[in-house]
Amino acid sequence: MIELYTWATPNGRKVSIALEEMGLPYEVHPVNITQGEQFKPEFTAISPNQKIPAIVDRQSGIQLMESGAILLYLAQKSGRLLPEEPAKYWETIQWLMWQKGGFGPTLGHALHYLKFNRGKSEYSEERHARETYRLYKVLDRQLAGQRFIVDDEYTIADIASWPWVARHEFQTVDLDDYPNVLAWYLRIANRPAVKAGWSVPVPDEVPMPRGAGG
Ligand SMILES: N[C@@H](CCC(=O)N[C@@H](CS)C(=O)NCC(=O)O)C(=O)O
Repeated sequence: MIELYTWATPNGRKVSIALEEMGLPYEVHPVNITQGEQFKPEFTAISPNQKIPAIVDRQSGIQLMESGAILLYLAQKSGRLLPEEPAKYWETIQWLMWQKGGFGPTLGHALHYLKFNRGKSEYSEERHARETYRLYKVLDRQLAGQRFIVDDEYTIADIASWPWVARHEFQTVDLDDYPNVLAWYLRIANRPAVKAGWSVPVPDEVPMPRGAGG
């Protein structure tokens, strides 16, 4: 049994979606980050950086913070969503790192400046919008002519990026400008495990892009 410490955010939902896809049993412990619960000593003991998500695997005794490390751990444990063939394995790691080091943080900043704190810093709005649109173009190019980020194989690289793209409207992104991303987004949005994982820790509808029947 995996204990999952999470909240209704893109980083948290990466892990619940992965657990659903992999069919691993888990128990949810909501950590309300809007109420400061991430700073409680008992959570800090599990997640030294005081951020969700974090897991404790009761079977192995391993506890982890950082969504990328957690996705890799779960893929190894389940034998799913991380290709074994070396070229595809490393391509998956590459795009996972791209998400963790660039796409995720930039989109997170875009949410803060373009959605929640409009008008506070013109410089930050302009900088993060520009980099956000550039990164969506990178993803759009990668997805040209293939179903998923690593060829036609659904991997943890897709699961890492998808919940951030789900917040495209908050990032002032119109998915019609990125047709390959839009097709990929919808392909994944319709998976039952994704719908279930998105509803952790609270029931929620997967966002549908404008004009996509949502
Ligand atoms: N690099 C971390 C980022 C985790 C993160 O930023 N979590 C946010 C929610 S998405 C959080 O816990 N925020 C609470 C806070 O900043 O105090 C990961 O990928 O797991």
